[in-house]
Amino acid sequence: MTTNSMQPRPKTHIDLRSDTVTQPTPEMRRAMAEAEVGDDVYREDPTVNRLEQRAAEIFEKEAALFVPTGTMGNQIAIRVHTQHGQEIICEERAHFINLESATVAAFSGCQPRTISAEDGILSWEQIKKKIAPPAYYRAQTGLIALENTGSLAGGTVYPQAVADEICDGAHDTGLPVHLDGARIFNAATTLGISVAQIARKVDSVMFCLSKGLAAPVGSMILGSKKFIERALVFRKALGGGMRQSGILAAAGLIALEKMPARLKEDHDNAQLLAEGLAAIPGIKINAKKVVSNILVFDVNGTGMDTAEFSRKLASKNVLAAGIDSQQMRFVTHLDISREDCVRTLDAVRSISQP
Ligand code: TLP
Repeated sequence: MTTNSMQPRPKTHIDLRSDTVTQPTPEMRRAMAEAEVGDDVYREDPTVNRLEQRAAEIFEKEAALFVPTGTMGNQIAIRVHTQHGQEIICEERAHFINLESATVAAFSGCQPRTISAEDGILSWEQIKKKIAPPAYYRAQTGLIALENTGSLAGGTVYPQAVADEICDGAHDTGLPVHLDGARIFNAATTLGISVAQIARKVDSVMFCLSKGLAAPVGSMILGSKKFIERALVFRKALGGGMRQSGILAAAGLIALEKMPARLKEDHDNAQLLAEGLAAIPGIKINAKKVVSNILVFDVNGTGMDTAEFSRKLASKNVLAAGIDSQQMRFVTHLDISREDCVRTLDAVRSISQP
C-alpha cells in the first residue's frame, strides 16, 4: 500500500450536489485498513457489532442494525411496520416515495397518502384528517413516516414539540411512526438537543453515516429488539447481508463518534451561501428558512431553468443540481470550505448577469 492510497482525491470542483460526495477522512481509511472483522451474516463481525451497540446507546433505543444504504434502511423499516394493501401517511416531498424507486409499492405493497405541508413540516392536525376511516373498501393506514431534516424541503427541521405531538397522536390511534433521519445529526445540531431526544417517541429511525458524517458507506436503523429481529430478515431478503462489513463499520464508528461535532460549520456555510444568494437579482431564497446544510432556491428570475443554471455553474467548476425545473439545491459538507462558498457566490453572480 502506498502512502498515496490514504490521501483524498485532489479537489477539482466545488461539489454542492450533496453531502453524499464527502471523502472518508484519513482516520477512517486507517481504521478501515485495520478493522477486526468476521461474518456479519452469522452476526460475528466484532466491528459491526460494536457500531450497532454504540448507535443503540447514543439513540437510547433497544437495538440497531447496520445497512448498506439509507434507502434500504427506510424500506426495511416500512416493510416491518406495514402489511400489503395499506397506506403510509407522509409529506409529498418525502424521500422514500420520490427517490427510492417505488420500493414502497414493490416490496411493501403499500401506497403513500401524501400531504403538502409548508417547509415539509407536518402537524398532527393535518395527519389525523388523512387517517383512513375503518371501511372495508378503504386502504387502511399502516404507518406515519416523517423526515427530519427534510431533504427536498430545504433541510428544514421539525420543532421537537410538533414531532412529539405527531407521535403521541399516532400512538393513541394505534399507529407506528418511522423517522427518516438520514440527517438527524444535522437536526440535532440545529435544535441543540440530542439525537436520542429527537428519536425518543418514534418507533423506528434510520440515519445515514455516509452523508454529512462522511463515512464512505452505510446507514443504521434503530428500534425495539423485536423490530430489529424482523428487520434482519428483510435486510437479508433485500441482499443486504454483507459478510466482513466491519471494514465499513470501522469508518462508521468514527463518523458516529467524531463527525457530529463539526456539522455546525456546514450550517454556517449554508447560511453564508443563503444570504449571498438572496442578494443576487433573479434568485429567490428566504435565508431565514435555511437552518441546516441544505438550501433550495428558485432561479426562475434569472431567465434560466435549473438544467441551464447547473450547466453554466459547472463551467465555473461548481457542481449542483435542480430538484425540478425552477429550484436548485446546494448542500454543504466536510469538503466545502467557507472560501468555496465565497467562490460559489462569485460564480453564481457571474452566470446570473443579464
Ligand atoms: N438522499 C440523496 C439523494 O437520494 C437525493 C441526497 O443527495 O440527498 N432519506 C433521505 C432524507 C435522503 O436524503 C436520502 C439520500 C436517503 C434517505 C437515501 O439514502 P441512500 O442514498 O444512502 O440510499
